[in-house]
Amino acid sequence: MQWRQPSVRMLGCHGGRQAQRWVVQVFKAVAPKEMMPVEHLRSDKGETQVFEGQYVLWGGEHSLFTRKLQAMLNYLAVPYTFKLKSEASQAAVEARLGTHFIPGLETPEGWFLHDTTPIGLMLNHKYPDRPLLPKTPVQKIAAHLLEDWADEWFGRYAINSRWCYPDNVAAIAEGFYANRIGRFQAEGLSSDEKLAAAELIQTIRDNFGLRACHNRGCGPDQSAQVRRDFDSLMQDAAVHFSEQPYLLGGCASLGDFTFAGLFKAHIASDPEPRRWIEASAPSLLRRMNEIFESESSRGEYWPGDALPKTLTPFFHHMRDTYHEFLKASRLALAEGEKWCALDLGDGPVSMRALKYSEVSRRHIRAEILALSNSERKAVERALEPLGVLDAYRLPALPVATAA
Ligand SMILES: N[C@@H](CCC(=O)N[C@@H](CS)C(=O)NCC(=O)O)C(=O)O
Repeated sequence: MQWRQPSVRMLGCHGGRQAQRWVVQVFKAVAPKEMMPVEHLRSDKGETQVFEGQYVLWGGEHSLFTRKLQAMLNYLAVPYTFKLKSEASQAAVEARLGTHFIPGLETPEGWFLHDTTPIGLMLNHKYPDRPLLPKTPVQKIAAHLLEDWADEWFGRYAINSRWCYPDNVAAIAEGFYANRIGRFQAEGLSSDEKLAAAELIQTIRDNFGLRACHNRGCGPDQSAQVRRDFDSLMQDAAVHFSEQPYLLGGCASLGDFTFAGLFKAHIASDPEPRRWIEASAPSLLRRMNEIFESESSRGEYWPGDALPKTLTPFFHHMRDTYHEFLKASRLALAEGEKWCALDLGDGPVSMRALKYSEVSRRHIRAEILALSNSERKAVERALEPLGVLDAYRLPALPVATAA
């Protein structure tokens, strides 16, 4: 018997925390019944309803990017299960993902994806009624800039406050150990496990945490600079989020989830950065948790493709910090250097040049180049005076293989 795949057209989505239902129409489908799962079948009008199924979020409770992706899934109100990448699941998850980085997303289709930025782009296409990015040119490019900056710069606050303060290291030991043995932190540990946790965290600090801080130029010698930078940025963030629900108005964009992920995984849960935020911008604790838990309410981005004025300090911040890194890292990679240096106010700081930053920089550059002339003019009018396009205008240089 001849049969062909049904054409699938998404006709509607029902929000809420219920399983998502896609109403699917089968056009001239002639598949024999036994070849289709029973729940795909509906008798009348040739229409079927399918349950989309569950996503699986693979990651860790204390991981900024895991929590960023979780905030996205919450916002989209798609059904998902959070599974820990533990000692037991690690080999299988990494084999499917092709990376040791977390998070991973296993989709209902059985795909294993990593990197929250392209995952966000994919989800944005998949659920067009709950956008994760604006469609208008100025806000779209601004959203990419905000996400790129937050993803790559906020890690400095996260890892410095986590690994450079001995009391903080001791306080996170049990949570890390619990996740490693496949347990959520709230499930608790036995007294023997607590002892093992206290030992293990020192090893993680020495073999991973402090090395990561060194690579990002945010080790103990930079703690004062990191703290000043954090305090001042969070005061600006508190002003912005007291006026706007999200970065770009009444609808979230990708960078909002990085903010929420930073808070969920680090600022609200680790004692050291929690002290920082309580002293500098305590109102953000509640707001960021609300964003972490929020579902799309089908709100609108700020009208007229404009940018809220309270974002200006963020643009100035990215111009003076992350964009300087982007430029220095690009040159270092082209020269085959592993390190680059930038001055954040206290003299030159060495940072590892990052191939990934060049990949995301080129992606945003391509987005800008793909705009029509009139769209590009609008983007330049809004973003040029803020000085945030220069780093993305630079052409790609061939990356020397030694880097
Ligand atoms: N660009 C990636 C970054 C992922 C990432 O850096 N994840 C951290 C945890 S929050 C990680 O796996 N770190 C392990 C390592 O650096 O070796 C994303 O957006 O998913």
